[in-house]
Amino acid sequence: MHQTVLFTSLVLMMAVAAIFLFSLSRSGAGDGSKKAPKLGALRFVLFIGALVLGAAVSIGSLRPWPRAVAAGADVVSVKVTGSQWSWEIDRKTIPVGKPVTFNIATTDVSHGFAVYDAGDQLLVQSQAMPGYINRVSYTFRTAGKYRIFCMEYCGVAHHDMTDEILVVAQ
Ligand SMILES: [Cu+2]
Repeated sequence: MHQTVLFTSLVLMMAVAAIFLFSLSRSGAGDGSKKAPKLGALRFVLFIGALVLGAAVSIGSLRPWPRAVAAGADVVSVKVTGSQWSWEIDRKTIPVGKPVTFNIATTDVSHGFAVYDAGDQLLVQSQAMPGYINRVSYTFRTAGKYRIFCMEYCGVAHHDMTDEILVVAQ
């Protein structure tokens, strides 16, 4: 299958290159009219304009990196382990206002660890990947119950992979 895809891609790329080279050779043999240089200049301006616009839109729409992983003595470390189909969380009561770092792992397949507030707003999330410990930090500003969901389909009981943590005033 891979060989077929590779061969087809190569043939199509050669066809595109042949069309491109043919067009280039034809544009050099113009009829001598004065329109050709103007069109070339317009094309150049449009090309540069598209490049500048594309770069501006790409850079302007970049989002800042997710929150940095909190470090230090006051950080609350929480170990989270996903397994089909539940979460094991070693600390379910968390102080409000303190940075919390979730250390997220899985014993089987990939899962998606996500924390939602009472208004069903997603606050923080990270993938749980076999062989890795992913870390993500968050500081809870309001006491209350927060719900945990799995964000990645992981089997027939994926929908059951929920849990809760409690954020309490210090
Ligand atoms: Cu899941």
